[in-house]
Amino acid sequence: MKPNLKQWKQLMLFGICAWGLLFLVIFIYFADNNSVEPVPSAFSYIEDKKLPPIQGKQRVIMGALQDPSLSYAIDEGILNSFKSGPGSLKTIADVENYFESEDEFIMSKKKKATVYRDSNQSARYRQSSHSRQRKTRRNVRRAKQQMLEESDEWNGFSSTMSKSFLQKLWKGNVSSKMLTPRLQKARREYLRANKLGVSFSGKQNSRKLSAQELLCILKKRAHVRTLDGKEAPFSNLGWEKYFPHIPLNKLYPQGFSTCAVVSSAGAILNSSLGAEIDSHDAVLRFNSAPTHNYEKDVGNKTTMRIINSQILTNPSHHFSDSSLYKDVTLVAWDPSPYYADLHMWYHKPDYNFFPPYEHHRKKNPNQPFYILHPKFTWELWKIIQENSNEKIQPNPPSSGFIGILIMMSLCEKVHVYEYIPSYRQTDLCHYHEQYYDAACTLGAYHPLLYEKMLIQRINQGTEDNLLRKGKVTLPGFSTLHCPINDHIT
Ligand code: NCC
Repeated sequence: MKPNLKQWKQLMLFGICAWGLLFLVIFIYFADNNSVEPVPSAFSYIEDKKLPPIQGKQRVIMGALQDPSLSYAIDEGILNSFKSGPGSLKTIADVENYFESEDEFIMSKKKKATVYRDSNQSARYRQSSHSRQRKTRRNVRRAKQQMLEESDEWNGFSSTMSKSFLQKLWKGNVSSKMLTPRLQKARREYLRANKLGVSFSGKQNSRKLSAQELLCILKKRAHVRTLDGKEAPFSNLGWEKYFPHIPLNKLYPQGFSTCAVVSSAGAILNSSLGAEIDSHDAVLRFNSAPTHNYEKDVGNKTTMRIINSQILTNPSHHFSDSSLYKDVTLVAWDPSPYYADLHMWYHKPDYNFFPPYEHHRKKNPNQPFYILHPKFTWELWKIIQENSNEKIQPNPPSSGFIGILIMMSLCEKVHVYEYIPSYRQTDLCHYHEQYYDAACTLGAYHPLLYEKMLIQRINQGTEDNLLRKGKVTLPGFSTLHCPINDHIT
């Protein structure tokens, strides 16, 4: 009898341990997953990790390649489903209410199937603890979201961005919690790494500023500044002769009446915006974005090109001989340390673009070719941070945001295309490349989400233009009437 009891006890103890272990394994699995979407190449977005990137050294999250065959045809019916068509948006609003304050994120079609399987399999283990029950409820809601997105109203564009997220973006009402777990993780990792030594001493504005207040802050503080060779180390190196003698803000003494800023987003494909873009007095494009073969959608006029330091240093861009970089005004930039110490930056730029810049200037002394002063880019970053209610990535804003601000200081009216995505939103990163990653639109390295929300807040165009054309209308600084001593609290 006695040994039997002991055996029973041992057996029970063993059983409890086994269940405990099983519970722990399951808990870790689901806690770590925190999502339906597995994190592809979980560490690939941090350069410090020294893992082989997909396209060389990169500044954005890569991975999550999607099947290009998921691309979609745009038709009026789909567009109308974004508008207040009977029934459809009401249903969506209902579901949105239901989702209120939940971690809302969006799944690629392929991943969605996994969610179902995942939630069914795990249901067996989810009875005892509260947190597990919450998880079950969340999966049910996700399943509903899935059904919603697969319904007629949402045809599952080639995008991991849900319709409701897009609608919130148009209203400037999104937060990082609504991003996919992968992008959330990237943001957290960049915040943790803080590679450029950002220490933000300003404060976030205690209230949401009006569009006019924001515009006046931008006008007051976003003074375009380029290197002029008068500061060390450039003065000691005799670089004054390389920098253009006329500063960028005086290059066009008459300014421009209307300007177009053309984002490189894949969503501009099939937009037929080319003629409209070309009708502007000046057109700004970015990096290696071509016009040839894409004229119908992006036009063919280019007045200025903002290029990041990768363009000058990565041989694949053929910077010295490509026609993309000829006969236009060039403005180059590179992420510097936060305090914009020019010595440190010159000796350790993100990409060493100084030698190719010097080479190009010697060969093409008459082409207006500027290097942005890092103080300008960091000032823009501060304005974004001050007006965001979350910590933004401690990295400079994207070329897009920088370019918009440059054009606002040169033009009376600025139209920005597909920076804030239209209903054509897709994960296709660029209109000229078969590469899919939502990070290109919503940001991993760059604080793109917050930049876009700021631009949305100062948009003076109609919502219809935003959702149909991805078009934002902004006033030039010269047209703004701002109080001289505005004090924002
Ligand atoms: O992708 P990129 O930007 O050249 O795009 C130019 C600007 O268009 C806006 N954009 C682009 C794609 C998209 N889906 N949505 C968008 O809103 C952004 O405002 C973007 O700034 C850059 O900002 O310089 C960036 O450059 C690329 C890359 O270096 C160049 O294309 C050259 O290859 C960066 N990609 C990588 O580093 C891999 C990107 O992070 C930012």
